[in-house]
Amino acid sequence: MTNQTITSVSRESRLFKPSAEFKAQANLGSEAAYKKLYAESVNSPERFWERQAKQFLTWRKPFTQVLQWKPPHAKWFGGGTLNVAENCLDRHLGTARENKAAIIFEGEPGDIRTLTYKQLHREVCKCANALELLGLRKGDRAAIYMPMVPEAAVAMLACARLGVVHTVIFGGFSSEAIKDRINDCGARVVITADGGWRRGKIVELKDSVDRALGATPSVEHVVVLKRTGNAVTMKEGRDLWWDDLMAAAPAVHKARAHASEQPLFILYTSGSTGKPKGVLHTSAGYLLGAAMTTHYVFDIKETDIYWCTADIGWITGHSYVVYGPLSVGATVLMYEGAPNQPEPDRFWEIIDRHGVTVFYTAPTAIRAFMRWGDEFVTRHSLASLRLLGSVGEPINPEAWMWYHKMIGKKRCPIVDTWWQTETGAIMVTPLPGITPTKPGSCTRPFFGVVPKILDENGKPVSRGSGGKLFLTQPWPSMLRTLWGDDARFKEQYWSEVPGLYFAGDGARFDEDGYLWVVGRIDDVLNVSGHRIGTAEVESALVSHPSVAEAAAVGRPDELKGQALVCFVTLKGDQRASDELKEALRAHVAREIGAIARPDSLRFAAALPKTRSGKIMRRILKEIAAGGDVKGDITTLEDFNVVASLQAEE
Ligand code: 7RM
Repeated sequence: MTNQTITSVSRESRLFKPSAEFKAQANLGSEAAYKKLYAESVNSPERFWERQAKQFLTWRKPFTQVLQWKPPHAKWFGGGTLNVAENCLDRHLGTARENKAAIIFEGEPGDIRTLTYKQLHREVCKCANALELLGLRKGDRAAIYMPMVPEAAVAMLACARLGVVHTVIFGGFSSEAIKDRINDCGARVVITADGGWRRGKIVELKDSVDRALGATPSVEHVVVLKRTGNAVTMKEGRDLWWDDLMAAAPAVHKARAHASEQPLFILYTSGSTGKPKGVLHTSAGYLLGAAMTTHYVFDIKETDIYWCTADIGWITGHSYVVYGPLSVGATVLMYEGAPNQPEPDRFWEIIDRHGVTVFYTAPTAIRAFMRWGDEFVTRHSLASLRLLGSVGEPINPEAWMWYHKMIGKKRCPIVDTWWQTETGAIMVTPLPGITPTKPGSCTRPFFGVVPKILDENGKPVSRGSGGKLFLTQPWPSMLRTLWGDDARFKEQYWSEVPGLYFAGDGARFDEDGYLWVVGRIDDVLNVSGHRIGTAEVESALVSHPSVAEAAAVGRPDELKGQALVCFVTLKGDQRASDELKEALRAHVAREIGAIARPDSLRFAAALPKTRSGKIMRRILKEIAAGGDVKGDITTLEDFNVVASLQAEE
């Protein structure tokens, strides 16, 4: 039985209730209201979603069918038409929001710019006209490879306005990654910039595009925004300056209505093996998911200054920098650069400078701030903050507590939001005025979400045991397919237990029905017959005062099946030593039991991560086994990290 479920070792019991003040002003502030809505959302989903779609979206033509579900293919809001860009912009014009800031931008060098809804609308209209003049039509694909500047959002919204499917490629990806993605979707246009600022240096974006374009026959034009002013080569006839196109484009653009299921974007996400998967999202359902969760989870008010630190090249940037917040008329802060430029207090400085009220970031960033030291935080007031969010990985309780005390000053609810590129919007999360939180748990399902945890044989596990995480109901913002590969879509997400969506994560429900994600199922450790989630061992390590970050992986072992190998990075003032190594092994054994005492513990200067900050345990597994690093590494943040890990062996 032990190898069927995941053994849980975490013993977190702290509970944090929302304050009366927060509750009183929350968009949804009572447990009774949550229960009632949740019950309706799962018992009468069509009635529930019909009402939400009418409340949160502006339709050109009302839909006639809420859901057509032919597993695993869903069509939401059939018969309806709308325009996503109109929902994010036009509908705020002529209201009190018209001259409100839509985007407050801060560049890494310190340049600050504000675009009101009216100004953003005008830019998007011009860009849509310009793209149309280049010949882009509904259904065509355009690649966006830009720094975190307002023009990236303008380009996305201009595509959305036209029904052109965008694929945003993270500005740190290599030419190789650009080439693969462009070729997979057949993009006709690439929108890029000369460069972007990162840690005081120029990231030469146009240069990377140029190196990709030798082998991308579908690309007809490249639009180049001038951001950094570095010299770039412009290919006659193919390459055009953003400014020239925008100057020549009319500022009025009549948005056409698109069907609910009009493809909106493709976002590539790396699988553990093989080529990246092109996750396809469509219009109405996706926007509804993004809008609704922004309203309920981030509790957005007219007066909020909302900052999600994710890059637009990541799903979090799509849903919670662009589509969600703009559709609810929020003011979005956008920052171009690194969190430690010029100093490790840049984020806190920005929060005070602009009066940020809602702040959403990732555990990897939080752990970096912890490592850099509290003094960078305490220099600033952070008094404007009222709500904090976390996304991307399980947040270890140690980091949660630091976030709660140091950033939230014990006053701000923390929403630990579990979701995926594939889910389009937040799926499991606390509601900030309602749900008591536990450090490390993403708590309860959002409306319409029914998570199930099943064992290897597809049978429900007993409460408290871990297993594979599934979602049992279709939801509006779900991925529709993988671009050009419906077979892989079915295989990847719907074949584990037919009819259920397999998230690929390991998780458990605790005695209060709270969900704990313990890591990717492929990474689950098998220690002497016990399956243990990576997050639990890592959390134990990070709870030691010397440790900044940790990754736990299994190494094939003749006796035990798998030996537990842990990679650890230390806090700034700590030195690696054999004594510390022993102390850490003992610490893990004390925290979670002798079965999880690491067989081997290795100090590292840094851990291999994806661009969005997720630890790439797959690579560490290969290093621990002493082999070469194989498989797709195009999403790896810094290859030097791997080289030095191998050298340290
Ligand atoms: C939004 C995003 C998805 C994977 C997911 C999990 C992990 C994300 C949390 C989390 C624990 C969280 N999209 N994950 N959020 N694990 N708690 N709050 O990250 O497609 O890039 O990644 O990230 O493993 O399956 S993603």
